[in-house]
Amino acid sequence: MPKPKPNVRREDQRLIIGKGVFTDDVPLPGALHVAFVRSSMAHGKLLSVDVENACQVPGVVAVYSGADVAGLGVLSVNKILSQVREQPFPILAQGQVMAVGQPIVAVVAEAAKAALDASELVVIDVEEEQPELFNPSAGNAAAFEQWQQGDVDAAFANAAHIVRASIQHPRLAPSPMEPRAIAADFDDETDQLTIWLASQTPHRARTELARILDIEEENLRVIAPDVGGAFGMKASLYPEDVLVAWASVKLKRPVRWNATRSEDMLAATHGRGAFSRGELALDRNGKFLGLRAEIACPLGHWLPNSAIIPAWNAARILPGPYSIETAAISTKAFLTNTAPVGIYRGAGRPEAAMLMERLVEEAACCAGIDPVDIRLRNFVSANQMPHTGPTGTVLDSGDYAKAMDQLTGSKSYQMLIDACEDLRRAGKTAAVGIAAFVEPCGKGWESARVQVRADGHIVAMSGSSTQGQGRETAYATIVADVFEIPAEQVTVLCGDTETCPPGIGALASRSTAIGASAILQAARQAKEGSLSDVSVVYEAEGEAWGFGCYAALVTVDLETGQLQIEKMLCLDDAGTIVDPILVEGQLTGGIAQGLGEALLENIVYDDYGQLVTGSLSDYALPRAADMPEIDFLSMETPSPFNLLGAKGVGEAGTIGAPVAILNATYNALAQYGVDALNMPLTGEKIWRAINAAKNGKPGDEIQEK
Ligand code: SMO
Repeated sequence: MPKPKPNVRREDQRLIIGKGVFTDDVPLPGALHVAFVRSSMAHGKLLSVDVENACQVPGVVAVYSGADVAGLGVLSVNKILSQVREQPFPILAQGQVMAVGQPIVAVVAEAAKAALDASELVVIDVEEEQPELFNPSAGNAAAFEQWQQGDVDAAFANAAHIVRASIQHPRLAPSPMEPRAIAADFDDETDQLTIWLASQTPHRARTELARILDIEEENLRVIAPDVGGAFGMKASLYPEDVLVAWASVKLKRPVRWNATRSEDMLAATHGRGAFSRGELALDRNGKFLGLRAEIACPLGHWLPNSAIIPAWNAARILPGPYSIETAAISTKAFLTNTAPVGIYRGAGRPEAAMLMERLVEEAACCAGIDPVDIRLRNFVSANQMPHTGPTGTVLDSGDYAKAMDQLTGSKSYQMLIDACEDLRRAGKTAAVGIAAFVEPCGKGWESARVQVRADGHIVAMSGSSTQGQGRETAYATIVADVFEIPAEQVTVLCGDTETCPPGIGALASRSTAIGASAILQAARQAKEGSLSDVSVVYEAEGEAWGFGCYAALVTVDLETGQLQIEKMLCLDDAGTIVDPILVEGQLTGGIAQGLGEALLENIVYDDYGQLVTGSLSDYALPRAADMPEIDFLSMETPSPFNLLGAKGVGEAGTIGAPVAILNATYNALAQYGVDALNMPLTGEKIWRAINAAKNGKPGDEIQEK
């Protein structure tokens, strides 16, 4: 389609001046408040729960424990791997506790303070047992799959070089600005339950809740109002959500709950934490002959809907943008006595890219080939597209070599190289690192409805939802472009199961590729067919694969180990771009989170399964001042697999940035003999690695926890 005209983000003014309406802002007169009593132990027998004193606190309406909600349905899990062992999971603990932070008791009171006060009077007795923590070499995987194509042993036997890499990803807390929040209002007269939920998936939440509470879907309305970021953490329904909805029906009163930041650190989903290792066989010209890879992911103590996705993506996306026909790849995921692990911006894509790109760097080094050159020799070429990889994924389109040429041929790249030389001449330890990656966006369908009002105003309704990405702006841009009217004449509705058609939601970088294709189709039909009300369900033909190559310039202070990202240069091919302002916003945010993984963030549990990093004073998020200068380049290769031709870009920064930074850091420290580094690359870790290498000791040990 011809290029739409970009619009300023229509959401911003309202949100910036505090006029947003988040779940906690929804007025609900007379609402009861919930406080959860959580397990302080990681694993043990639940011997007794004494709620008597809590019940006496003025304002307390009800105190619930496991037995009260034992009859409810269970949360479902997306069994995307061929072998998944389901873990029955109670809404409130019964018989045993499985993680620190697991809800055991829910106190419902007239005011939040009364609920909190009463919750402190609940007495819980647990007989502590040994917790199970993440052990990638354990035998009891809860989910498993493997792929094999070609004669892998022969490929390795014939190799001129074999290189290896292993990565321990830090475990991360997605940390959206708005923690989890839910408000539920049951109307006794009509049997209608209305839920406001900070969610990426309002329609799925409705289906799930209706099943779990055993009520008709028609009697349940789920509204995702303004949502203050999500990043995968709000894609799956939580036990706390179920409890609040159930309590509203049971008590016939409005009920609400907002998580504190610490409750989210304790009991919302974490991301990453995978341990991966691989080996790559190459011939003497640097051509990749075969790949072996094993992925192991931690799961936590229960399985949210998207729990298995990272283990799937981290494996099936290998070998990334490279043509490798011979491969053996396996993935496993393990239950642990910790908070649940789920999707977090990237959801396995960064894990896949990290392993592959470390192998490629090792291969370049080992074969004595320039890192850019070795990538160019091995990329899937444009004329091989669409290309089926060894795990069955189908790359739709792209010219990866041309993109890499465009990056390295750019003025910005030359400036990066020159800046590196200047820093070195000034006595600094500086290096450039590069990375190439692919970003699949979701498959399947989304729906849209476009209504043309008599006055020419247009209302576009999407089954997708939004959490601040600027989705309304993008959808309005598309509709305005089709009708050749100003975007101001288009109203966009999403995130409400009553006013919007069904949809899957805002996750897996699918909202533009699939959600906006649905909007485009409905808008075109309304325009061309002169219809005033058009509904479509749009199904993408396959996954659209974005591509990127990133370069990072870093310096290391050898005295302190402090790593500084001086500059980044990013080339992204996200297919058809609807709005470059939104794309740049997505890339910048993704890079900030990627930089957080690379440099700062790390969720730590001790040997007893206690969360050591339970607040933002122990868990370091990147701040504006940590961000480097970034130059953006772009290429547009439309996807043949969806109407709009768009690909995902929301996760690109989290995929490309960490590995470009890690590669640059290895390059900077190679001369000091440092050959093993793990993220986050804190000053202490790098300092230790430099000193260990000096003293001839192995570097940073892989922590398999
Ligand atoms: S991690 Mo995304 O919200 O699929």
